[in-house]
Formats: sequence, structure tokens, C-alpha cells
Amino acid sequence: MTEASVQAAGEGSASAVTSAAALTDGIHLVVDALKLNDVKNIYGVVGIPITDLARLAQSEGIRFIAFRHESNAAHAAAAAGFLTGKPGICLTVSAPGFLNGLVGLANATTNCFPMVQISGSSERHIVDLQRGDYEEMDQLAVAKNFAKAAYRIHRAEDIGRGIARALRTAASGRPGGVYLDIPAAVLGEVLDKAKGERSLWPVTDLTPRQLPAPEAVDRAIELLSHAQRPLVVLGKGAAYSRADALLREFIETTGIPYVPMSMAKGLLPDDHPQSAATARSLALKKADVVLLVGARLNWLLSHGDAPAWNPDAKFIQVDIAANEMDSNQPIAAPLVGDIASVMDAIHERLKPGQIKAPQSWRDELKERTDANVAKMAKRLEAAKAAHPMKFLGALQSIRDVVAQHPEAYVVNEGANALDLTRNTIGMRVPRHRLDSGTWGVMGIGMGYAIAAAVETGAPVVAIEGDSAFGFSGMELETISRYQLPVTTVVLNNSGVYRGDDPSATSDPAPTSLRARHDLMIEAFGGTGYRAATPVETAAALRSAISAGTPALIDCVIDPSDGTESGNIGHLNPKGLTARQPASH
Ligand code: ADP
Ligand code: TPW
Repeated sequence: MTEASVQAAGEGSASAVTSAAALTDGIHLVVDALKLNDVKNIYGVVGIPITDLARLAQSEGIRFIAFRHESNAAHAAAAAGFLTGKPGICLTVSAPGFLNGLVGLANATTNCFPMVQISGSSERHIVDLQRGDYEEMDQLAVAKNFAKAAYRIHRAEDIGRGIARALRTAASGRPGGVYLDIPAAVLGEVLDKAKGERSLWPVTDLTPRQLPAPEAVDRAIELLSHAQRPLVVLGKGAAYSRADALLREFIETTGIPYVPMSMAKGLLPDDHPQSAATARSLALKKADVVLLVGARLNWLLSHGDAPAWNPDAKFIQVDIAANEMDSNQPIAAPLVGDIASVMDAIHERLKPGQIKAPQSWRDELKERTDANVAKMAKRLEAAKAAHPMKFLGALQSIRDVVAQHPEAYVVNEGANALDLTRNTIGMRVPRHRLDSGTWGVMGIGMGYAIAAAVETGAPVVAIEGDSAFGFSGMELETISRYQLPVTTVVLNNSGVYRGDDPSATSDPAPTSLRARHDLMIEAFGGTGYRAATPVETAAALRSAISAGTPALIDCVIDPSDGTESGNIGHLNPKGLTARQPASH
């Protein structure tokens, strides 16, 4: 029991202290409920009214990772959700802290990662009359717009129910971010200990299996069995579903080529002979039957539209969310269910040899793959020799070192830094790549890296554009304080996209940046490296990973390397002042 709640129990009377053993309070109940549900880690920032909650959680055996900014803590909770398949927990203070966390909660929901943001909030009777409380805000109303669901607990006896409901909602069906509001008064509420204990329960079967109907499975098999140019697209939902062996078996026995979305890389090793990642445009343009597995036909897949796709393509979609079907294209064979159950059902109902990808189609993609690999090899060769160092020069070194550490997690954000890393760094293990995801958001870097290190204990290599890194850079201190095995590699071309934009005034250009990031980590006791060549980059990364302690490598990249917005420059509005592609 906290000092504050003992006082609240009896207003300082002697009887309150003597009966304290039979009492509990809101803070204890939150911690007990989280423990009962096997929560191992909380990511957050303390302050009124949740400081004692963080202290108690820590002393009760839950690891509390104290961040410098709530958006990074929330991103960490989201990544924890993706990596463990159970909701990650983020803890924030009222109003501003809550709002800072909200971007992570919204991003988790957008990416279908399960997490719960638990936030303290101010006095309801003051907030709701807008009388001007300390950190006043109707957080529940705000959160509803940004979360899969938002709940508020009004009585300490409902804490167990509220936490069970939040965990269940976050993890079941399409995973997402859930907001749970707990006002200060509820955290401080004192109640009978036995009654409190009876009010808590562990959630049974957090993510129940959801099986597809047999006729839906047969419909999909039928379509695939007549395909001339079948294609599988693996999305991060497939990675999340942990149906690794079933997916691999299906792909290998049918011989269907597949394209992995960025966070599905490693579900099958990137050098798998059926990977059509390097012949992606041809595969999309020509496929006649497409099996989408945990991948949405959103902007990242050109909405399934021609000319990127064959306009006559028939889509089969495996997804847990029924309303994802037909969101962009007619879905000829919807398979609604969890991916493991759907793949199981396909496996059971498929007759031997019923689906077989024609060899001519596989050969066509293989030919394009070989040609593209040869083209890329030339680019890489040229980059290796270039001075100042190019993105691809540094990335080849990083690729070679990471290849020796398949257990390492790769976190990646930026524009060019994102596109080029995705294409250069092969993944061989499922769920080992975490990136900007569905929104293309900057700022996930250090939060995702911290969660990967905390949840798995494995080495983490965060490959960051210099602008991208800045959004969460202060968490280098968190990494150093907890001595996490995170190596941050900043591909520093001194700017957003590029570092050589001219300025129209005496101020720096809007895209211009200047920093020695290696010096930053030294302020926190970590190891800083500066690498100006591919050889120096490789040496620094090798030494950082083998040390297993916090490190940052500032890679000095040619400021003229990089293109506006990386691969997605075409999304910039084309008004009168549009930058001409020729100039950048
Ligand atoms: P990507 O960006 O990799 O293409 P998306 O985030 O667009 O992937 O799509 C992921 C999809 O996976 C979502 O539509 C989500 O509903 C779905 N999904 C997540 N988990 C599961 C699961 N266990 N079973 C089935 N579908 C899932
Ligand atoms: C929360 C807009 C997209 S990419 C990017 C920004 C600011 C940074 C690109 O520069 P960086 O990488 O990281 O140095 P590189 O390799 O191209 O030089 N705010 C948020 N999210 C997004 N996506 C942006 C701004 C953006």
C-alpha cells in the first residue's frame, strides 16, 4: 500500500494503519491484474498520478522501462506486441503524456499490433466541468479516435475487468491499440483486499483460433488450381500469425513464387529460390491469381490497381478482418480466419498435386530476378569504391556483418535509408525486421529497438536515416541506462532525403541537418564510432555487436546521395513549385 492510499483510507486515523493489511488500493490492483495476465514489461514515463504504480510494478517483478518521451515508450509497447503476440503495455501520465503516447497507439492500430496504453488522468468532476484541473483533458473522448477501442475505469473494483477487457480487445480479431483510462482517484481508491483479489482474473485463450468455412477454402483451392501465373504476397500479418512452418510448406509444395512485404521478410529466408522480391514489378503485373496472406491492398500494394497489377488478376485474401475484403478490389475468394487456421485448413483439403505453379512462370520470374540481381551487383560494386561513402557502400558492409548474426533484430526507418536497407539487407529469420510500416512513420527507431532488446535479449541493429533517428534520439540515454545490446547505425547524409539542398536565404534549407551522432551516445556512457568508409563501417559494427553494449555508428554519407522521399517521390503534390526530378 502506498503512503498516499493509507492516508486516503482513514484520513490519518490510527485504525487505517492497523487495518492496512486487509486493504488494497487501485495501484496494487493494477499491478496484480497485470501480473495475473503474465505481463513482463511496461514501457512508460512517470509522473502524477502513476509514479507509485511504476515503482510498485518494478518491485513486484514487472520490468519497467523508463523512457524520455512517451511516443517512444508507446512505439516500444507496439513492437513488443508484434514480437510476442501479446499486447505490449505503455504507461503514461495525464493530458500531455497521454497525448505523446497516442501517436504510438494510433500507429500500433494502423499496423495491427496489439498494445494497451494505460494512462492516469485527472479528477473527473473537475475535468468534466472544465474547471481547470492539473493536466485537464477528457482523454477517453480523444483516444476513441485513435485506438481500436477506448475504455475508462471508474471504480477500483472494475480494474481487473478493465484490464482483461483491454487485453482481450487488443489481441483478438485484428490486433490493435487499446486505450485504458484510470483516473487518479481510482488509483488511490482503497478497498477490502479480499474483495479486490476476487475482482481480478486472467484472460483465458487471449487469441482464440478463428477457422474459415470449408467451402471458402475449397473456393480458394479451386482458383489456385487453375492459375497460370499464381503469386503469394506475404504481409506482416503473416509474420504476426506465427504460421511459419505451414506457410513455408504450402509455398514449397505448390511451387508458387512469393513476394514478401517488408516486415514479412525472413518468414522464408530472403535467398529462397521461390522469392520473387527482386522481380516484384513483373510478378505483380503478370500474376493471374494472387493469394494475399496478412497483407492489405493499400498504398503499399498500389491498391491492387493496374498498371502495377494485371487488371484481370483474381484475388484470394486471407485475413482475420472480414471487412478488409473488397476494400480495394473484388476478392474472388475471401478466407476469413486466423492465418494459422486457414493454412491448416488448406493443408487438410488440398489434394496432392492439385496446385502446381507452371514451370514457365517460375522461369520467367527467375530470369528477371537474375537480371535485376546482376544490375544491382554493378550498382553495389560502384558504390563500394565511391568516396565520400554512398548509402550502398555502407549498407553492403552492414549486410555482411548482419549476415553473420541471423539472431540480430533489424530496425529500420528513413526514406532512402529505409528503401535501400530493405533491398540490401537480407533477412533469414521470421519477425526480425521492424520498420516504419503502414504509415511510413518516422520516430519508431529507438522505441522499436528498445522493445526488441528487452523482449528478446538478442542484439539489435537499428539502421536509421539521420532525420529519422532524430525523432527518438534521446532514447540513446534509455538504451545506455538499461545497458541494452542496441547498435544504432546512422546513415548520415546531413539531411532529410539529401544534405545538399541549396537554401534561398541565410537560414539552412528546410531539408538540411548537421550532427555528430556518435558524440551524443558518449554523453550517456555508450560507445560512439565514426565511419567514413565501408571498411570502417564493417569494423565498427563488428566490434559493437560483439561488445553487446550500447553503441552508435555515425556513417558519413555523401550529402548528394539520396532522392527526394526515396521510392515514393511521386506522392509529393505536383504544383507550380514542384521540384523537378532532374534536379534531385
Ligand atoms: P503489410 O503492410 O505487410 O502488407 P498489412 O499491415 O497491410 O501488412 O496487413 C496485415 C493484415 O494482417 C491486416 O489486414 C490484419 O487484419 C491481418 N492479420 C493480422 N494478424 C492476423 C492473423 N493472425 N490472422 C489473419 N490475419 C491477420
Ligand atoms: C512522424 C516525413 C519521411 S522520411 C523523412 C521524413 C521527415 C526523413 C528522411 O530523411 P532521413 O533518411 O531519415 O535522413 P534519408 O536516408 O532519406 O536521408 N514526420 C513523421 N513521419 C514522416 N514520415 C515524416 C515526418 C518524412
